[in-house]
Amino acid sequence: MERQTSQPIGTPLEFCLRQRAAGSAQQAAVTDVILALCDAAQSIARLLAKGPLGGSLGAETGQDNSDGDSQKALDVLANDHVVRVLEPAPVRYLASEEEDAILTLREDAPLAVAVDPLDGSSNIDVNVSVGTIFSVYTASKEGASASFFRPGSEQIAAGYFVYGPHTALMLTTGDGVDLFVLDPDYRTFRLAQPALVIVPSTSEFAINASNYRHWLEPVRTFIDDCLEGVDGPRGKDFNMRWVASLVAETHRIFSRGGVFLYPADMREAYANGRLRLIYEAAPIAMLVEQAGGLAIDGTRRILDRIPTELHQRTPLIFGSSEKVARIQNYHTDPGYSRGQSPLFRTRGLFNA
Ligand code: AFP
Repeated sequence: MERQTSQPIGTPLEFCLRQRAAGSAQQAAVTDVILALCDAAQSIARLLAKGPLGGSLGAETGQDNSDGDSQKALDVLANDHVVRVLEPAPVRYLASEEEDAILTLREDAPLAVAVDPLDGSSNIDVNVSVGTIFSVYTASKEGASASFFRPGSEQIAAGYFVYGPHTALMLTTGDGVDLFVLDPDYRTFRLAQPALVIVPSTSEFAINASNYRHWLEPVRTFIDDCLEGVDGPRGKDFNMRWVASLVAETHRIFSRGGVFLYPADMREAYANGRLRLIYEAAPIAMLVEQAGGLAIDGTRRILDRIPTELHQRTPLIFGSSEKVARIQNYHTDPGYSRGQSPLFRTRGLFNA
C-alpha cells in the first residue's frame, strides 16, 4: 500500500485560528469552540460514512423535536456529540434544534452557541450531503434567552460542516469566509480556500417547486419570470436545483453563485417559512453576507431580525446579491407584480 510521503497540503485550521486569535481572549475562546465542534463533526462524519452498516441512521426515533419535526436516529446522535464536545468548552449556553430549551453548560464561560446538529436528515438514507450549522455569540449577562434573542448581526462567528464526498467547514469569524477541508489521512481540517466571494449574479435558483400553488404572488412571479427564460421578461434562461439540504445548497451557492428560496407560503404551518431563524438562517446569513451575498426574509435583512422564540421559523432567501435584491423588489415594488401594463413586461431592461 502506498505510504503518504508527500507533505499534507493546506495550513491546519488550528494554526489559522490561533494566529487570528493572538491577543484576544474572546477569539481564543471562539477558537476552542470551533476546534471542539470539529471533533464532533469528525464523529458525525464517521457515523455517516458507515451508512446502513451503522443501522438505519435515518430511521424515525418515534420522537419529535420541540416543534413537531420527527427526530431521526442521527439527529439525536449528532446532538449528543455536540453536547459532549461543548461541555468542556468555554460555552455558557447551548441552543440546539434537538433540545426543547436552552442548556446551561458552564456558568462562568463567555460564549453562547446555537447549533442545528444535523440539517438535511431526511437525506441520510439516500446518501445525499447533510450538515451541521453553528452560530456563536457572546453570552449575555441578561441570561440564556437574551443570549440568543438578539439580531444575528451580533454573531461573532458562524459556520457549517458539510458531510459530502469530502467533509468541509465553511467558517467566518467576522472577517471574511474561509473553506477548510478534513484531510482524512491526518484527521485535521486544513485551509483549502481563503476569502471566498459569492458571485453577484447568477442564472440558477433553488426552490421546492412542488409548493408552487402555495406561494405568494412575489415569489410566484419571480419564478414564472425565470421559467419563461429567454422569451420572458428576464431575457435569459435559468437552471433549477433542489437538494432539500440547506447546507448542500449553500455550499453550491458559495462555489458557483445562485439564489435559494424557502419563502413563507399560504399554508398555515408555513406562514413563517420552514427554516429556523436562530440556528439555520442567521448563521447562513452571516456567512453569505461576509462573502458579499445577501440574505433576506423577503423584505427584511435576516441579520436584522430579532427572534422571540427559540425554535422560531423564518422565510429565507439568500445568495447572489443582485438576484436577492431583485427578489426583494418583487416583494416591495408593485411594479414587479404580474398583470401590470405591458411596460412592466419589459422588466428585462433591468436585467441584473
Ligand atoms: P430536514 O432536516 O428535516 O431534512 O429538513 C431540511 C431542511 O430544514 C433544509 O435543510 C432544507 O432546505 C429544507 O428543510 C427542505 O425542505 P423540504 O423537504 O420541504 O423541501
